[in-house]
Amino acid sequence: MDFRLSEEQALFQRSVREFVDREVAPHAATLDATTTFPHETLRKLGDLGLTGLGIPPEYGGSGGDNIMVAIAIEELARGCAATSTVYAVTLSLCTHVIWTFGNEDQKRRYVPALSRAEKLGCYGLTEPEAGSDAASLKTRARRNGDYYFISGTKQFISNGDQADTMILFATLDPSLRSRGITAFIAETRQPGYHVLKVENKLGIRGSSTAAIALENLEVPLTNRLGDEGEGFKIAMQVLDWSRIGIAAQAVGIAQAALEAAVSYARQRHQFGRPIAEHQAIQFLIADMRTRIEAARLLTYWAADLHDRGIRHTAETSMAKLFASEMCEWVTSKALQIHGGYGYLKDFPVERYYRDARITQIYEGTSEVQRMVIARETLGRRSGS
Ligand code: COS
Repeated sequence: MDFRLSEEQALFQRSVREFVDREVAPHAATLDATTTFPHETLRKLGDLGLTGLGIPPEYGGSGGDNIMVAIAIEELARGCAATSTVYAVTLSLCTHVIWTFGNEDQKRRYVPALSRAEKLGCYGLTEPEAGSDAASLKTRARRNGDYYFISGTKQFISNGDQADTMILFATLDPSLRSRGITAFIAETRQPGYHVLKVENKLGIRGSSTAAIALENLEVPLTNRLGDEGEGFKIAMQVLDWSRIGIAAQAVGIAQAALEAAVSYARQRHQFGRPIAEHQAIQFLIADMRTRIEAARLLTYWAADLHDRGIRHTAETSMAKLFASEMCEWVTSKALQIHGGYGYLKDFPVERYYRDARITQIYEGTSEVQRMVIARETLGRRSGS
Protein backbone atom coordinates (compact mmCIF):
# COMPACT_ATOMS: atom_id res chain seq x y z
CA MET A 1 0.00 0.00 0.00
CA ASP A 2 1.42 3.35 -1.06
CA PHE A 3 -0.50 6.56 -0.43
CA ARG A 4 1.91 8.76 -2.34
CA LEU A 5 1.36 9.94 -5.88
CA SER A 6 3.73 8.37 -8.42
CA GLU A 7 6.54 10.55 -9.76
CA GLU A 8 4.58 11.12 -12.97
CA GLN A 9 1.39 12.02 -11.08
CA ALA A 10 3.27 14.39 -8.73
CA LEU A 11 4.97 16.13 -11.66
CA PHE A 12 1.61 16.39 -13.42
CA GLN A 13 0.05 17.90 -10.29
CA ARG A 14 2.78 20.55 -10.04
CA SER A 15 2.48 21.55 -13.67
CA VAL A 16 -1.33 21.79 -13.55
CA ARG A 17 -1.10 23.83 -10.34
CA GLU A 18 1.35 26.26 -11.91
CA PHE A 19 -0.85 26.62 -14.97
CA VAL A 20 -3.96 27.20 -12.83
CA ASP A 21 -2.23 29.77 -10.60
CA ARG A 22 -1.02 31.64 -13.68
CA GLU A 23 -3.86 31.29 -16.17
CA VAL A 24 -7.06 30.27 -14.39
CA ALA A 25 -7.29 31.59 -10.83
CA PRO A 26 -6.68 35.25 -11.79
CA HIS A 27 -9.88 35.22 -13.91
CA ALA A 28 -12.14 33.35 -11.48
CA ALA A 29 -13.69 36.40 -9.78
CA THR A 30 -14.43 38.09 -13.11
CA LEU A 31 -16.00 34.97 -14.65
CA ASP A 32 -18.14 34.71 -11.54
CA ALA A 33 -19.18 38.37 -11.54
CA THR A 34 -19.91 38.51 -15.27
CA THR A 35 -21.14 34.91 -15.76
CA THR A 36 -18.63 34.49 -18.58
CA PHE A 37 -18.06 31.02 -20.03
CA PRO A 38 -14.30 30.16 -19.98
CA HIS A 39 -13.80 29.56 -23.72
CA GLU A 40 -10.25 30.89 -23.73
CA THR A 41 -9.14 28.69 -20.80
CA LEU A 42 -10.73 25.67 -22.41
CA ARG A 43 -8.69 26.24 -25.55
CA LYS A 44 -5.53 26.38 -23.39
CA LEU A 45 -6.54 23.20 -21.57
CA GLY A 46 -6.85 21.61 -25.01
CA ASP A 47 -3.38 22.83 -26.02
CA LEU A 48 -1.95 21.35 -22.81
CA GLY A 49 -3.60 18.00 -23.49
CA LEU A 50 -5.77 18.18 -20.36
CA THR A 51 -9.03 17.73 -22.26
CA GLY A 52 -7.59 14.51 -23.68
CA LEU A 53 -6.56 12.93 -20.38
CA GLY A 54 -7.16 9.19 -20.32
CA ILE A 55 -7.37 9.05 -24.13
CA PRO A 56 -4.46 7.61 -26.15
CA PRO A 57 -2.53 9.93 -28.49
CA GLU A 58 -3.76 8.19 -31.65
CA TYR A 59 -7.27 9.43 -30.75
CA GLY A 60 -6.12 12.98 -30.02
CA GLY A 61 -5.54 12.42 -26.30
CA SER A 62 -2.56 12.64 -23.98
CA GLY A 63 -2.86 9.36 -22.05
CA GLY A 64 -2.75 9.29 -18.25
CA ASP A 65 -4.91 7.63 -15.63
CA ASN A 66 -7.99 8.50 -13.61
CA ILE A 67 -6.00 9.71 -10.62
CA MET A 68 -4.61 12.31 -13.01
CA VAL A 69 -8.14 13.22 -14.09
CA ALA A 70 -9.05 13.70 -10.42
CA ILE A 71 -5.90 15.79 -9.87
CA ALA A 72 -6.68 17.98 -12.89
CA ILE A 73 -10.25 18.63 -11.69
CA GLU A 74 -9.08 19.27 -8.11
CA GLU A 75 -6.39 21.73 -9.18
CA LEU A 76 -8.73 23.54 -11.57
CA ALA A 77 -11.36 23.79 -8.82
CA ARG A 78 -8.76 25.22 -6.44
CA GLY A 79 -8.39 28.09 -8.94
CA CYS A 80 -11.88 28.34 -10.43
CA ALA A 81 -14.71 25.94 -9.64
CA ALA A 82 -16.76 27.04 -12.66
CA THR A 83 -13.92 26.18 -15.04
CA SER A 84 -13.51 22.79 -13.37
CA THR A 85 -17.20 22.08 -13.97
CA VAL A 86 -17.00 22.89 -17.67
CA TYR A 87 -13.88 20.74 -17.94
CA ALA A 88 -15.18 17.77 -15.93
CA VAL A 89 -18.44 17.68 -17.89
CA THR A 90 -16.88 17.64 -21.34
CA LEU A 91 -14.19 15.12 -20.37
CA SER A 92 -15.91 12.71 -17.99
CA LEU A 93 -19.51 12.99 -19.16
CA CYS A 94 -18.88 13.05 -22.89
CA THR A 95 -15.40 12.20 -24.20
CA HIS A 96 -14.85 9.29 -21.80
CA VAL A 97 -18.37 8.01 -22.42
CA ILE A 98 -17.76 7.68 -26.17
CA TRP A 99 -14.29 6.30 -25.47
CA THR A 100 -15.69 3.62 -23.15
CA PHE A 101 -18.99 2.68 -24.77
CA GLY A 102 -18.54 3.78 -28.39
CA ASN A 103 -17.65 1.52 -31.28
CA GLU A 104 -14.53 2.14 -33.35
CA ASP A 105 -16.35 4.33 -35.88
CA GLN A 106 -17.86 6.50 -33.14
CA LYS A 107 -14.50 6.88 -31.39
CA ARG A 108 -12.81 7.93 -34.65
CA ARG A 109 -15.54 10.45 -35.48
CA TYR A 110 -15.93 12.10 -32.06
CA VAL A 111 -13.08 11.51 -29.63
CA PRO A 112 -10.20 13.40 -31.35
CA ALA A 113 -12.00 16.77 -31.65
CA LEU A 114 -13.37 16.51 -28.09
CA SER A 115 -9.94 15.53 -26.74
CA ARG A 116 -8.36 18.58 -28.33
CA ALA A 117 -11.15 20.88 -27.06
CA GLU A 118 -12.10 21.76 -30.63
CA LYS A 119 -15.52 20.45 -29.66
CA LEU A 120 -17.31 20.56 -26.31
CA GLY A 121 -19.50 17.91 -24.74
CA CYS A 122 -22.47 17.68 -22.38
CA TYR A 123 -24.70 15.00 -20.81
CA GLY A 124 -28.45 14.91 -21.34
CA LEU A 125 -29.94 12.74 -18.61
CA THR A 126 -31.88 14.99 -16.22
CA GLU A 127 -35.37 16.24 -17.06
CA PRO A 128 -37.84 18.56 -15.32
CA GLU A 129 -39.69 15.54 -13.83
CA ALA A 130 -36.73 13.13 -13.69
CA GLY A 131 -33.94 14.26 -11.38
CA SER A 132 -33.00 11.77 -8.66
CA ASP A 133 -35.42 9.28 -10.28
CA ALA A 134 -33.48 9.18 -13.54
CA ALA A 135 -35.25 6.02 -14.77
CA SER A 136 -38.53 7.95 -15.04
CA LEU A 137 -37.27 10.13 -17.89
CA LYS A 138 -39.84 10.86 -20.61
CA THR A 139 -37.81 12.02 -23.61
CA ARG A 140 -38.94 9.73 -26.44
CA ALA A 141 -36.88 8.18 -29.19
CA ARG A 142 -38.75 6.81 -32.21
CA ARG A 143 -36.95 4.83 -34.85
CA ASN A 144 -37.67 5.33 -38.53
CA GLY A 145 -35.38 3.41 -40.87
CA ASP A 146 -31.77 4.38 -40.22
CA TYR A 147 -32.66 7.28 -37.91
CA TYR A 148 -34.06 7.95 -34.47
CA PHE A 149 -36.17 11.06 -33.92
CA ILE A 150 -35.94 12.32 -30.36
CA SER A 151 -38.32 14.69 -28.56
CA GLY A 152 -38.51 15.91 -24.97
CA THR A 153 -37.06 18.39 -22.49
CA LYS A 154 -33.75 18.21 -20.66
CA GLN A 155 -33.09 20.25 -17.53
CA PHE A 156 -29.96 21.47 -15.65
CA ILE A 157 -27.65 20.55 -18.53
CA SER A 158 -24.14 21.79 -17.76
CA ASN A 159 -22.54 23.13 -20.99
CA GLY A 160 -25.94 22.53 -22.64
CA ASP A 161 -25.99 25.83 -24.55
CA GLN A 162 -22.29 25.64 -25.49
CA ALA A 163 -21.71 22.01 -26.35
CA ASP A 164 -21.41 20.49 -29.81
CA THR A 165 -22.01 16.92 -28.70
CA MET A 166 -24.52 15.59 -26.17
CA ILE A 167 -24.63 12.13 -24.65
CA LEU A 168 -28.39 11.89 -24.81
CA PHE A 169 -30.66 9.49 -22.96
CA ALA A 170 -34.15 8.80 -24.27
CA THR A 171 -36.70 6.04 -23.89
CA LEU A 172 -38.22 3.84 -26.56
CA ASP A 173 -40.94 2.76 -24.16
CA PRO A 174 -41.49 4.62 -20.86
CA SER A 175 -43.47 1.67 -19.41
CA LEU A 176 -40.19 -0.29 -19.35
CA ARG A 177 -38.60 2.35 -17.03
CA SER A 178 -34.84 1.83 -16.87
CA ARG A 179 -34.94 -1.02 -19.44
CA GLY A 180 -36.47 1.23 -22.10
CA ILE A 181 -33.71 3.82 -21.97
CA THR A 182 -31.18 4.08 -24.81
CA ALA A 183 -28.05 6.24 -25.08
CA PHE A 184 -27.17 8.30 -28.17
CA ILE A 185 -24.44 10.62 -29.38
CA ALA A 186 -26.42 13.66 -30.49
CA GLU A 187 -25.15 16.67 -32.39
CA THR A 188 -26.51 19.91 -31.03
CA ARG A 189 -25.86 22.20 -33.99
CA GLN A 190 -28.90 21.13 -35.96
CA PRO A 191 -32.62 21.89 -36.12
CA GLY A 192 -34.49 20.19 -33.33
CA TYR A 193 -32.06 21.25 -30.55
CA HIS A 194 -33.27 24.40 -28.81
CA VAL A 195 -31.81 26.17 -25.80
CA LEU A 196 -34.86 27.22 -23.78
CA LYS A 197 -33.08 28.99 -20.96
CA VAL A 198 -29.65 29.53 -19.41
CA GLU A 199 -30.04 29.41 -15.64
CA ASN A 200 -29.01 32.15 -13.18
CA LYS A 201 -27.18 30.34 -10.36
CA LEU A 202 -25.90 30.81 -6.81
CA GLY A 203 -22.41 29.54 -7.64
CA ILE A 204 -20.19 28.16 -10.42
CA ARG A 205 -21.49 31.17 -12.33
CA GLY A 206 -18.85 31.03 -15.06
CA SER A 207 -20.20 27.64 -16.14
CA SER A 208 -23.49 27.44 -17.98
CA THR A 209 -26.53 25.38 -17.07
CA ALA A 210 -29.28 25.18 -19.65
CA ALA A 211 -32.78 23.85 -20.23
CA ILE A 212 -32.99 22.19 -23.63
CA ALA A 213 -35.99 21.33 -25.80
CA LEU A 214 -35.59 18.51 -28.32
CA GLU A 215 -38.02 18.53 -31.22
CA ASN A 216 -37.67 15.52 -33.49
CA LEU A 217 -33.90 15.76 -33.15
CA GLU A 218 -32.40 13.51 -35.80
CA VAL A 219 -29.86 10.94 -34.63
CA PRO A 220 -28.55 8.35 -37.08
CA LEU A 221 -28.56 4.71 -36.09
CA THR A 222 -24.78 4.82 -36.30
CA ASN A 223 -24.82 7.22 -33.30
CA ARG A 224 -26.56 4.88 -30.90
CA LEU A 225 -24.28 4.01 -27.96
CA GLY A 226 -24.64 0.34 -27.15
CA ASP A 227 -27.89 -1.52 -27.76
CA GLU A 228 -31.46 -0.37 -27.35
CA GLY A 229 -32.41 -0.56 -23.66
CA GLU A 230 -28.81 -0.41 -22.40
CA GLY A 231 -28.83 3.33 -21.81
CA PHE A 232 -29.67 3.36 -18.10
CA LYS A 233 -26.84 1.01 -17.22
CA ILE A 234 -24.49 3.13 -19.29
CA ALA A 235 -25.71 6.25 -17.45
CA MET A 236 -25.10 4.64 -14.05
CA GLN A 237 -21.64 3.34 -14.98
CA VAL A 238 -20.69 6.80 -16.25
CA LEU A 239 -21.82 8.36 -12.95
CA ASP A 240 -19.71 5.77 -11.12
CA TRP A 241 -16.63 7.48 -12.54
CA SER A 242 -17.82 11.06 -13.13
CA ARG A 243 -18.86 11.49 -9.47
CA ILE A 244 -15.20 10.98 -8.54
CA GLY A 245 -14.64 14.24 -10.41
CA ILE A 246 -17.22 16.04 -8.26
CA ALA A 247 -15.49 14.72 -5.14
CA ALA A 248 -12.21 16.05 -6.56
CA GLN A 249 -13.84 19.38 -7.30
CA ALA A 250 -15.07 19.62 -3.70
CA VAL A 251 -11.57 18.85 -2.42
CA GLY A 252 -10.13 21.57 -4.68
CA ILE A 253 -12.62 24.24 -3.57
CA ALA A 254 -12.05 23.33 0.09
CA GLN A 255 -8.26 23.44 -0.37
CA ALA A 256 -8.54 26.96 -1.79
CA ALA A 257 -10.68 27.98 1.20
CA LEU A 258 -8.16 26.51 3.66
CA GLU A 259 -5.27 28.33 2.00
CA ALA A 260 -7.21 31.61 2.07
CA ALA A 261 -8.07 31.10 5.75
CA VAL A 262 -4.46 30.30 6.71
CA SER A 263 -3.14 33.35 4.92
CA TYR A 264 -5.80 35.61 6.46
CA ALA A 265 -5.31 34.19 9.97
CA ARG A 266 -1.58 34.93 9.80
CA GLN A 267 -1.98 38.58 8.90
CA ARG A 268 -5.15 39.57 10.77
CA HIS A 269 -4.43 40.86 14.31
CA GLN A 270 -6.95 40.88 17.15
CA PHE A 271 -6.35 41.08 20.91
CA GLY A 272 -2.75 42.08 20.21
CA ARG A 273 -1.62 39.14 18.06
CA PRO A 274 -2.35 37.38 14.78
CA ILE A 275 -5.62 35.44 15.04
CA ALA A 276 -3.62 32.34 13.93
CA GLU A 277 -2.17 32.37 17.46
CA HIS A 278 -5.60 31.94 19.04
CA GLN A 279 -6.50 28.35 19.78
CA ALA A 280 -10.07 28.85 18.51
CA ILE A 281 -8.66 29.49 15.04
CA GLN A 282 -5.92 26.84 15.28
CA PHE A 283 -8.43 24.09 16.07
CA LEU A 284 -10.62 25.14 13.15
CA ILE A 285 -7.63 25.04 10.79
CA ALA A 286 -6.66 21.60 12.12
CA ASP A 287 -10.16 20.22 11.57
CA MET A 288 -10.39 21.75 8.10
CA ARG A 289 -7.13 20.20 6.97
CA THR A 290 -7.98 16.80 8.47
CA ARG A 291 -11.32 16.64 6.69
CA ILE A 292 -9.84 17.76 3.38
CA GLU A 293 -7.15 15.07 3.53
CA ALA A 294 -9.72 12.39 4.40
CA ALA A 295 -11.85 13.44 1.42
CA ARG A 296 -8.82 13.51 -0.86
CA LEU A 297 -7.87 9.96 0.13
CA LEU A 298 -11.41 8.70 -0.51
CA THR A 299 -11.36 10.43 -3.90
CA TYR A 300 -8.01 9.03 -5.02
CA TRP A 301 -9.03 5.61 -3.70
CA ALA A 302 -12.14 5.55 -5.90
CA ALA A 303 -10.09 6.79 -8.90
CA ASP A 304 -7.46 4.11 -8.27
CA LEU A 305 -10.12 1.36 -8.15
CA HIS A 306 -11.43 2.67 -11.47
CA ASP A 307 -7.93 2.52 -12.95
CA ARG A 308 -7.60 -1.06 -11.72
CA GLY A 309 -10.96 -2.06 -13.24
CA ILE A 310 -12.41 -2.96 -9.84
CA ARG A 311 -16.10 -2.15 -9.23
CA HIS A 312 -16.28 1.06 -7.20
CA THR A 313 -19.91 2.16 -7.04
CA ALA A 314 -19.98 2.45 -3.23
CA GLU A 315 -16.48 3.95 -3.00
CA THR A 316 -17.36 6.65 -5.53
CA SER A 317 -20.56 7.55 -3.72
CA MET A 318 -18.73 7.65 -0.37
CA ALA A 319 -16.09 9.96 -1.83
CA LYS A 320 -18.68 12.25 -3.42
CA LEU A 321 -20.90 12.31 -0.31
CA PHE A 322 -18.09 12.95 2.15
CA ALA A 323 -16.13 15.43 0.00
CA SER A 324 -19.16 17.56 -0.92
CA GLU A 325 -20.43 17.80 2.67
CA MET A 326 -16.87 18.47 3.87
CA CYS A 327 -16.61 21.25 1.28
CA GLU A 328 -19.62 23.13 2.58
CA TRP A 329 -18.29 22.84 6.14
CA VAL A 330 -14.75 23.91 5.29
CA THR A 331 -15.79 26.87 3.14
CA SER A 332 -18.18 28.01 5.85
CA LYS A 333 -15.43 27.87 8.49
CA ALA A 334 -13.01 29.68 6.17
CA LEU A 335 -15.60 32.43 5.80
CA GLN A 336 -16.03 32.52 9.59
CA ILE A 337 -12.29 32.92 10.11
CA HIS A 338 -12.44 35.98 7.84
CA GLY A 339 -15.20 37.46 10.04
CA GLY A 340 -17.09 40.35 8.42
CA TYR A 341 -14.56 40.53 5.59
CA GLY A 342 -15.46 37.01 4.57
CA TYR A 343 -18.96 38.19 3.73
CA LEU A 344 -17.65 40.75 1.26
CA LYS A 345 -16.93 40.32 -2.45
CA ASP A 346 -13.42 41.73 -1.73
CA PHE A 347 -12.25 38.28 -0.61
CA PRO A 348 -12.64 35.02 -2.54
CA VAL A 349 -14.09 32.97 0.35
CA GLU A 350 -17.67 34.07 -0.28
CA ARG A 351 -17.31 32.61 -3.81
CA TYR A 352 -15.87 29.35 -2.47
CA TYR A 353 -18.84 29.14 -0.09
CA ARG A 354 -21.34 29.63 -2.95
CA ASP A 355 -19.46 27.31 -5.33
CA ALA A 356 -19.30 24.56 -2.70
CA ARG A 357 -23.07 24.12 -2.45
CA ILE A 358 -23.68 22.52 -5.86
CA THR A 359 -21.33 19.60 -5.15
CA GLN A 360 -23.99 18.15 -2.82
CA ILE A 361 -26.61 18.38 -5.56
CA TYR A 362 -25.38 17.66 -9.06
CA GLU A 363 -24.42 14.25 -10.40
CA GLY A 364 -26.62 12.79 -7.69
CA THR A 365 -27.65 14.52 -4.47
CA SER A 366 -26.20 13.50 -1.10
CA GLU A 367 -29.48 11.63 -0.56
CA VAL A 368 -28.93 9.62 -3.77
CA GLN A 369 -25.34 8.84 -2.72
CA ARG A 370 -26.66 7.55 0.63
CA MET A 371 -29.21 5.39 -1.23
CA VAL A 372 -26.45 3.94 -3.39
CA ILE A 373 -24.11 3.30 -0.44
CA ALA A 374 -26.93 1.72 1.59
CA ARG A 375 -27.91 -0.57 -1.31
CA GLU A 376 -24.31 -1.57 -1.88
CA THR A 377 -23.97 -2.33 1.84
CA LEU A 378 -27.31 -3.94 2.64
CA GLY A 379 -28.23 -5.38 -0.73
CA ARG A 380 -31.16 -4.45 -3.01
CA ARG A 381 -33.79 -6.33 -0.94
CA SER A 382 -33.51 -3.85 1.92
CA GLY A 383 -36.33 -1.79 0.36
CA SER A 384 -34.33 1.43 -0.10
N1 COS B 1 -23.60 0.09 -12.63
C1 COS B 1 -24.18 -0.78 -13.47
N2 COS B 1 -25.52 -1.04 -13.46
C2 COS B 1 -26.27 -0.36 -12.57
C3 COS B 1 -25.71 0.56 -11.68
C4 COS B 1 -24.32 0.77 -11.72
N3 COS B 1 -23.71 1.64 -10.89
N4 COS B 1 -26.69 1.09 -10.92
C5 COS B 1 -27.83 0.49 -11.31
N5 COS B 1 -27.57 -0.37 -12.32
C6 COS B 1 -28.53 -1.26 -13.01
C7 COS B 1 -29.21 -2.17 -11.99
O1 COS B 1 -28.46 -3.33 -11.75
C8 COS B 1 -30.53 -2.46 -12.68
O2 COS B 1 -30.30 -3.47 -13.64
P1 COS B 1 -31.45 -4.57 -14.01
O3 COS B 1 -32.49 -3.83 -14.77
O4 COS B 1 -30.74 -5.57 -14.87
O5 COS B 1 -31.95 -5.12 -12.71
C9 COS B 1 -30.84 -1.17 -13.43
O6 COS B 1 -29.58 -0.49 -13.58
C10 COS B 1 -31.79 -0.27 -12.68
O7 COS B 1 -31.19 0.00 -11.43
P2 COS B 1 -32.00 0.43 -10.14
O8 COS B 1 -33.20 -0.44 -10.01
O9 COS B 1 -31.04 0.50 -9.00
O10 COS B 1 -32.49 1.88 -10.55
P3 COS B 1 -33.31 2.96 -9.73
O11 COS B 1 -34.40 3.47 -10.59
O12 COS B 1 -33.69 2.40 -8.38
O13 COS B 1 -32.27 4.19 -9.58
C11 COS B 1 -30.55 5.55 -8.60
C12 COS B 1 -31.12 4.16 -8.89
C13 COS B 1 -31.40 6.37 -7.64
C14 COS B 1 -29.21 5.24 -7.97
C15 COS B 1 -30.37 6.34 -9.92
O14 COS B 1 -31.60 6.69 -10.51
C16 COS B 1 -29.54 7.60 -9.76
O15 COS B 1 -28.31 7.53 -9.68
N6 COS B 1 -30.20 8.78 -9.71
C17 COS B 1 -29.50 10.03 -9.70
C18 COS B 1 -29.22 10.47 -11.09
C19 COS B 1 -28.16 11.52 -11.12
O16 COS B 1 -27.11 11.41 -10.53
N7 COS B 1 -28.45 12.58 -11.84
C20 COS B 1 -27.55 13.66 -11.93
C21 COS B 1 -27.57 14.23 -13.27
S1 COS B 1 -26.62 13.42 -14.42
S2 COS B 1 -25.07 14.59 -14.43
